[in-house]
Amino acid sequence: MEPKPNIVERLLGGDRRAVARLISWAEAGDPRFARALSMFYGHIGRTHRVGVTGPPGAGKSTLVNELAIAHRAADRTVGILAVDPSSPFTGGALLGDRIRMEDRTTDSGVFIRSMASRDSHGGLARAAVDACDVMDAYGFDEVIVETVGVGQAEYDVVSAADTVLVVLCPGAGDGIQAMKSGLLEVADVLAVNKADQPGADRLATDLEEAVELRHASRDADWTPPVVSCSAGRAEGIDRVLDAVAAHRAHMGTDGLEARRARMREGQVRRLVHEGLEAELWQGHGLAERAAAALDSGAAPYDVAGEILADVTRRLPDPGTNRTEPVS
Ligand SMILES: Nc1nc2c(ncn2[C@@H]2O[C@H](COP(=O)(O)OP(=O)(O)O)[C@@H](O)[C@H]2O)c(=O)[nH]1
Ligand SMILES: [Mg+2]
Repeated sequence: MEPKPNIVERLLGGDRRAVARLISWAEAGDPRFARALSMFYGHIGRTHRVGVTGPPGAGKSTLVNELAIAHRAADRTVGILAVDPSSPFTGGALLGDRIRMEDRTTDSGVFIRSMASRDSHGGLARAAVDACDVMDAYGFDEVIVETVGVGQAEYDVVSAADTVLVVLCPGAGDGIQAMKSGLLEVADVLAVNKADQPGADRLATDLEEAVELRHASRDADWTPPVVSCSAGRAEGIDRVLDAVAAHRAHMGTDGLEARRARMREGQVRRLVHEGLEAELWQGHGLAERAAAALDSGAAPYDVAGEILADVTRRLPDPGTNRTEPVS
């Protein structure tokens, strides 16, 4: 009898259940994930990753749905990760209807997974990047990650993409809100959705001006294009796809590699931070030491300073390693 193929072989062999299982491991922080990743890491890199973010209700899920339909029409396979969806990804059913399938689950060209931030034990960005790595190794042509543009964790998720698509729509606060919330900073492409609604043209013009201003002052070599669409009416989807493709072409192989290298550095940094935090507060008596020092009237900065000095004394010597003690 053939030995049972392990999960990595199943993943690389095109078994979707392996995709689901590995993502669950990543979400749960299961140590089996790290072992599996080092086995399939060499198979990662052919997939284009698009991060989609923007305020709740802008139409991100609707647009992601349309993007997936367009990719499928062009015979490209798609993996979708919806992080903390404010609107539950009912898009799955819609997607099925639109591409006229008897049973959506039989289309192995689309994979949809939701991930809630409350389930990821603070490691949302870690779990999301891991999930993208799994979908990449499986071999989806396109991976799309939807996240609501709010906190640092969501920012980390979306900035792990090759191309960041920010979706906005006319209405409350719109453009000004986007400029304040830092969404323009992360955008490689800006989509003004709900072009069927009043105020869409104005929003697009405002955004174009804002983007021009910022990029003129920074001498950046890519100015994020502003494209209009109505995801709800399946209009302008090609324009969005073209803009994303243009960004990708602009980056070229070198640009893409540089961006991915920065992303991996950020990932390692987060893993070290997460690991350190877990390690530090377990079994070293630091919590007790802090409590005792505070109890005796020491100020928090002094307690933290002492603990930090103690910990950093044990770091590698800067002479042999670039690691600097935390001051
Ligand atoms: N008028 C209009 N409504 C849209 C359009 N796209 C999405 N919507 C609606 O906007 C609401 C929020 O959409 P959703 O995709 O869930 O937004 P998300 O929170 O950004 O993911 C839903 O009721 C959609 O039907 C559009 O192009 N025009
Ligand atoms: Mg949504």
